[in-house]
Amino acid sequence: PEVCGAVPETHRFNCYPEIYVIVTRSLCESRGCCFIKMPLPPPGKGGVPWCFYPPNFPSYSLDRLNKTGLGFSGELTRKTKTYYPKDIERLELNVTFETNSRLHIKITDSTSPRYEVPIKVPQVTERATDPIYSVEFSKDPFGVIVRRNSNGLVLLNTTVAPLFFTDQFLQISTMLPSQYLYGLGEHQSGFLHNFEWNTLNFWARDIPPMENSNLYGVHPFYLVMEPGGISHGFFLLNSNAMEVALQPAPALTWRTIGGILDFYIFMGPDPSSVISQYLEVIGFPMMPPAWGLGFHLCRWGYGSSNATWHIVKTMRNYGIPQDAQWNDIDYMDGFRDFTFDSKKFATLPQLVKDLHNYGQHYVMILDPGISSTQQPGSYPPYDEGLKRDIFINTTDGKLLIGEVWPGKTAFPDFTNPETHQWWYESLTRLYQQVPFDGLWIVSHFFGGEGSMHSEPQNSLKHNAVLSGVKGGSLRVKTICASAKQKESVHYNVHSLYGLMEAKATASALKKLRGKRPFVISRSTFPSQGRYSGHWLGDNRSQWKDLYWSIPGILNFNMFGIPLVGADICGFSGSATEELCVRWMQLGAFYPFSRNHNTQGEQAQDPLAFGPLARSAMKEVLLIRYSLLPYLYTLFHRAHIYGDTVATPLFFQFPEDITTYSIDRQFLWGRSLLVTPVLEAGVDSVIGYFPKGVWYDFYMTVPLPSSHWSSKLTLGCGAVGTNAGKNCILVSETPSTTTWMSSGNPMQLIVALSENATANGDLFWDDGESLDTYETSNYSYMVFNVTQNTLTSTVLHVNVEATFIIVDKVTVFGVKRQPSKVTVNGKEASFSYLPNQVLAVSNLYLKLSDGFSISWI
Ligand SMILES: *[C@@H]1O[C@H](CO)[C@@H](O)[C@H](O)[C@H]1NC(C)=O
Ligand SMILES: *[C@@H]1O[C@H](CO)[C@@H](O)[C@H](O)[C@H]1NC(C)=O
Ligand SMILES: *[C@@H]1O[C@H](CO)[C@@H](O)[C@H](O)[C@H]1NC(C)=O
Ligand SMILES: *[C@@H]1O[C@H](CO)[C@@H](O)[C@H](O)[C@H]1NC(C)=O
Ligand SMILES: *[C@@H]1O[C@H](CO)[C@@H](O)[C@H](O)[C@H]1NC(C)=O
Ligand SMILES: *[C@@H]1O[C@H](CO)[C@@H](O)[C@H](O)[C@H]1NC(C)=O
Ligand SMILES: CC(=O)N[C@H]1CO[C@H](CO)[C@@H](O)[C@@H]1O
Repeated sequence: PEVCGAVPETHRFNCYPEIYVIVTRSLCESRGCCFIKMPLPPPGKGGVPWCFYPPNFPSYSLDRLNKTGLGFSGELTRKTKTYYPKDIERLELNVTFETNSRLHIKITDSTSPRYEVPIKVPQVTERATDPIYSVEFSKDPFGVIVRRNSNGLVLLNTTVAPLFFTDQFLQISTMLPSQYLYGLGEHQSGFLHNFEWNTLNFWARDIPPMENSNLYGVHPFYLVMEPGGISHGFFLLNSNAMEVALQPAPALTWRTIGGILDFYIFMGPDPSSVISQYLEVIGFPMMPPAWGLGFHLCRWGYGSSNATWHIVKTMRNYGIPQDAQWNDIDYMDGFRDFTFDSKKFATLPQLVKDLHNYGQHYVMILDPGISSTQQPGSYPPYDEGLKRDIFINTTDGKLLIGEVWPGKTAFPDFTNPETHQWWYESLTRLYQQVPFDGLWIVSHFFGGEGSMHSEPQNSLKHNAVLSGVKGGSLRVKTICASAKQKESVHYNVHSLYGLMEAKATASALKKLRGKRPFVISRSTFPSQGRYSGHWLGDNRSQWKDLYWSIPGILNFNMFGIPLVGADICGFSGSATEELCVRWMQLGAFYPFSRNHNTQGEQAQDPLAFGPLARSAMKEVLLIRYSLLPYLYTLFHRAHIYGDTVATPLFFQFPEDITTYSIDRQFLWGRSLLVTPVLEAGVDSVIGYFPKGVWYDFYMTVPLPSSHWSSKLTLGCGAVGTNAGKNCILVSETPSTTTWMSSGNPMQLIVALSENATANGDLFWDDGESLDTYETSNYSYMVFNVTQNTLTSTVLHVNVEATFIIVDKVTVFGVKRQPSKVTVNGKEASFSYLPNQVLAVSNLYLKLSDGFSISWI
């Protein structure tokens, strides 16, 4: 009727989200909703919902609201049942003013406990003293409104659509202050999300990345740029299958099929602060070992340890940097975990020893499926696992058997602490033969549909379709949702599998090696950055995948997993020489840099093509290696402050709206801008350079011989509060491993801001010991330029820094040729290059002593 027609199209909230149903007037009206038929959208696209909530659709009312020591508590009740089963009629609301920039809201069943995600979040005991936000409530229908105090902007308004809280369908909607929304992973999409009735699904899935599908990881977090260059973030702490519907109002709807509504809002106000506030809740990322930041080489199908070894030796012969050699599942004996093929990979132990002799490292793959078909007594991981009850059970409490690479398999239940001990012991047996340094894990690779047991026809299933998890129901390529795990039914913990497995793996590596663990996982969940990095999955050797990798790495930096990269040159398909060179030139700037290929395709390692390609790849890797002190410091900052390593341009230029959609360029930290070539047949690239000063990095280092190079610029001239921040980079003379490079002389690269200022820092330690920051076994210096003087101030020092000298300082943006340069008060020779570059070379400054350099 009239109320229906009065709802603007953009504000129609879908009352019939089931994807496999064509909604009719009678179906819609049976739900008490408005029905207005609209033109069908183009195939694969969403359109205005035909069935939507009228303004007076029954929701909860706020019956009681009390001020508490931390914020508010209240009770919500629903008097009218919804059209889904098992409404929870009384809900408890808790609103906590956790910090001045972080608000926490939790809505749950007030009478019986429900499943909650078992990750550790901060417990506050005092209310924030001076919050930069305020909260109001709408009583009937219930809604929460959150405002930013400085300008009154409404960041959250949940009164726009009814709240649902049934046993297996929870829904909450909000208006958004803009369509500049980022995050919501893991999906293959451009950097910015499409608001034209776009639905994104969340349910960890083993599937090669494709558009419009839920992928390996689940990250229910978004960041929004508000008008005026400020931003906020939102995190829904829930691990059930869910979806987010975006519509042009702009508005957003969360739908989840279990758990509770537990969410955090982060007020920034700048985007970098939003991320560090988010990471304060889920945990800051681990500090990776230095070697993890070197170049990694892998492929599926080397076929033997000798063939693998041959590659390593040839890489060395050509002087191409390489820190780690990897093997995929072909090293295993019958694809069984914790084994290696005693014929084809007979020399694996020697290969690993040889890598170690050269300061290189070895990483191997592990699957979660444990073969269940070996003779009893011949495969301890299974026998032991059975004995210790660490496998996942079926609904009726029997051992659950699925199928993966080795055939029939049981699956370890990583929600059980006992499983972590069993995983460690199983790894120990392998480690005694093959002393690997790192592990990469894939989760949820379960061949076929569900487990070998049929899924019971119970209510767990019905909402799977409702949630519209794409590509089929919840059971595609995984075990059935009703399977039993120690923590809870698989239905609740499915998307946590990768997180728990990563946690067990990192802990095992720590015990085995006594050093920082190196784990790369395909499946991820919030807080996983504490244990592992991530690779972006089974992409293809195509130009468009080269581009997709940039939004991918930027998203994972926002998700708190900065150690991330895509398979360089593409996993499936064969890369052409040109594509592979371009990909190496981009991949040399992935925080995690690994070239990886599938079996049966042409080789794509740096040795696979002609001499020109080989030298182009070597040159760009040497640039990466020269910048390792800077990269390492960025990881330290991520670990301590929650900074991003690969940073979107708009983080540094939030006032410049043009940067909001840039996903073909990115920064390392705040100042080094990478502008890669992403297209075939060109030898130049057009980038966007926001207002400020930009310096060509190649002005002082030799330009790579071929014109095949990513453009590198130092953008330290950002205007406003970011000016000059982190604009002093430390580089080192590169060798072919991070270990060999680590004692080499260092150089300071200074990029002056418009006001001739700059600052930066360096974190340095032995690169692999555990908790060096936490145990104060590190060196840390800060660098400053003001009034034509560069100062190095040593704030902390350990033995490492005493071996290292600084042999060169380059200053970009010195406007006039100086008449004199002094180093620690003594006159020194210098050169002044065209383009305003001052270089002071042949220095012999101890890194562990402070120093100053002035020019007049
Ligand atoms: C919140 O949304 C409701 C429904 O659209 C609207 O009537 C109300 O004005 C909004 N409140 C604020 C503070 O924006
Ligand atoms: C691998 O190399 C070793 C030593 O060079 C050699 O003895 C062995 O036969 C080789 N193995 C295979 C399977 O080719
Ligand atoms: C699986 O079943 C076994 C045998 O009944 C039992 O001991 C074990 O605790 C069960 N494990 C889970 C995760 O339910
Ligand atoms: C740089 O100088 C300009 C003009 O002198 C001034 O407006 C601006 O605030 C300065 N920026 C910083 C970061 O000092
Ligand atoms: C500190 O680290 C150095 C290597 O950087 C190591 O040799 C030394 O034992 C460590 N000291 C402590 C107290 O852990
Ligand atoms: C760096 O320079 C800034 C601005 O002059 C100053 O506030 C700061 O204290 C300096 N830091 C160090 C470590 O010298
Ligand atoms: C087609 C395809 O599989 N593309 C994926 C390759 O990897 C990138 C990240 O590098 C994904 O975002 C793509 O979806």
